[in-house]
Amino acid sequence: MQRLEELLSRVVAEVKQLPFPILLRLEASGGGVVVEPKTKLQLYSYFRSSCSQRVRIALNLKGLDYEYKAVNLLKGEQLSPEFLKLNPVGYVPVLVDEDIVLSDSFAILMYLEEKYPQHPLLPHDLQRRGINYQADCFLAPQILGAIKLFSLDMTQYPLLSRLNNAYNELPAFQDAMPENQPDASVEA
Ligand SMILES: N[C@@H](CCC(=O)N[C@@H](CS)C(=O)NCC(=O)O)C(=O)O
Repeated sequence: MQRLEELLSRVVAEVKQLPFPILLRLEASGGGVVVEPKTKLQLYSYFRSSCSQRVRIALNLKGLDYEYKAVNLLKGEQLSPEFLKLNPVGYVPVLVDEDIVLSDSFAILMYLEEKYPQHPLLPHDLQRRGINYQADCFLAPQILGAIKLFSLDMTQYPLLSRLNNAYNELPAFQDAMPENQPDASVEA
């Protein structure tokens, strides 16, 4: 728990250094070229996986519809021969876009940003872009984990609490929540 608190304090310090509130960037984003997938995207995901959640948030923010392919980590489905063909490391998330298969959440976010430029996740300015690489899509699932899994007292972290409240109001974040996934009912 102490390690988690240290980590959160470091996150607060980093968030404070952002040149502008990260949520403003989300609200300001939009417009530009819209690229639609040729065939429906597929996301292999587990509802409780924070790595999967950050990709779900990004897909929602970009307005990209996708087929949810549930992989039950507790049942070991990530080690099935079929899944290991997609990701030999046996981890979710995996994104399938036609013949492209990506199996790391950061790589997936960068891919989505370039392939589907609508509703940019990152600002154009390179300095701001660098600082914002680890922003909303990553922060939201980590805060949620701290609250739900570790029952952390968030009153110590007013900035993260404000961000968390703001995330919770956005449909892209709500729709990506663990409890709103098709596989959540199995063991929620
Ligand atoms: N670097 C990877 C890490 C993915 C990862 O750790 N996935 C976890 C769930 S959050 C997983 O699939 N674990 C499977 C297991 O522990 O067997 C990413 O960010 O996508």
